[in-house]
Amino acid sequence: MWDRLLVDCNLATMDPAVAAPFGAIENGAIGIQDGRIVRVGKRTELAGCRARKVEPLGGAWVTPGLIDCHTHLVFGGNRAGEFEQRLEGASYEEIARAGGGIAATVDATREAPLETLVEAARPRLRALMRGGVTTIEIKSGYGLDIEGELKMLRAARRLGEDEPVRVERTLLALHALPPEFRERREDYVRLAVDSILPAAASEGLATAVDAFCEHIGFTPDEVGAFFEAAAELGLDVKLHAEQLSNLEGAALAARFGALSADHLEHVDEAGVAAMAAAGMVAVLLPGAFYALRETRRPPVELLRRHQVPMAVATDCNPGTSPVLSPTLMMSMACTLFGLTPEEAMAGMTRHAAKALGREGEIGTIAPGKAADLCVWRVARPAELAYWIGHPGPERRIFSGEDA
Ligand code: DI6
Ligand code: FE
Repeated sequence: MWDRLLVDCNLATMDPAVAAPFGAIENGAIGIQDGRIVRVGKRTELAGCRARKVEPLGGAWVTPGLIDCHTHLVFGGNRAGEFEQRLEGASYEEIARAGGGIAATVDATREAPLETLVEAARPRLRALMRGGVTTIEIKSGYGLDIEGELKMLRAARRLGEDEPVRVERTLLALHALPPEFRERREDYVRLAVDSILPAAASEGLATAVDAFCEHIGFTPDEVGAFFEAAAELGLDVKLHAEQLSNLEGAALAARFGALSADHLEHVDEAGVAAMAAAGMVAVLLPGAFYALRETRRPPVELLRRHQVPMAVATDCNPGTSPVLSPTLMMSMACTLFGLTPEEAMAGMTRHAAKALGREGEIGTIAPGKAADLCVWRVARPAELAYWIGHPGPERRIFSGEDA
């Protein structure tokens, strides 16, 4: 006998094997056992199935739990002051060159004890969870020395232990050049490659690495050296690529078999083709586009034509995307970037799972997947993207339990 049987509901399975928009099954049912989905289908197909608890959902829509596959959730302080400066006309790059921007958050993060970082991030995490998030990726990148980067990753690990959410941890050691290395770039890259990376890998604190490939970040050669070392240690790679300019980061990431390239406003067709050939995901981040008042959008039509799966994420960070709502990103992905509501939904479920290399585990409602589910009081799944920041599901099920 199963643990739970959800009935009187409609399913947006997001499973491509279900040939309907959103992988929809109306009048569906879901069997759950030991935290996993064991059976999915029409209620009538599951008629003879028995469970300890049979739960009618009053015609609600059930979706996979949302997956936020790109965040910088852990950081000290915040940058509301820079928000005011930007509104007075300063650009993100100007502020960064003047020692603000990421460097300001680095100072605040280095000063904060681990406990402070955890407690500062917790309400942000809970807001995202209320919005429907059941898996979140969290990057380091504001420590930029061994101690600071490991502290951030430990804070992320702690959040995953404390809260009913899956946390994937990424080492973003090449996020910005720390101020003390201003005249010694090569020394910092060497520190990241020879010391920070092996420390994060040996403690299992990070399963992937990321870098900011940009004029105000790191060059393709520097990123390449970091990726090579990461690949030798068996870590996945992904890249902040083509956000502000085209340094051919997407193609570089493709050469390393990266999971994803993220942002991509300035990617060209060669970059998109390289991503397609490498089976990568394009992670679109409309929050940063919006906050920076960018006008150049990621080439959604090209990505579609090359069949590169598109994920959508919050990029939650204190500088360019102080976003606490996953559904708001679905809305913005549609309105700002031209995705369909179904694409936006796939972007925060199936394709986000692939961007984390976890598509076997999460991201669709299908037998064998973790029972991470959201129950929404909506009449159709497009409403998740239609409301400008839908407040979130009525119920959130994590690993088969209400949470
Ligand atoms: N690109 C971004 O949008 C964030 N990091 C990055 O590499 C910005 C992070 C920040 O401004 O704190
Ligand atoms: Fe980012």
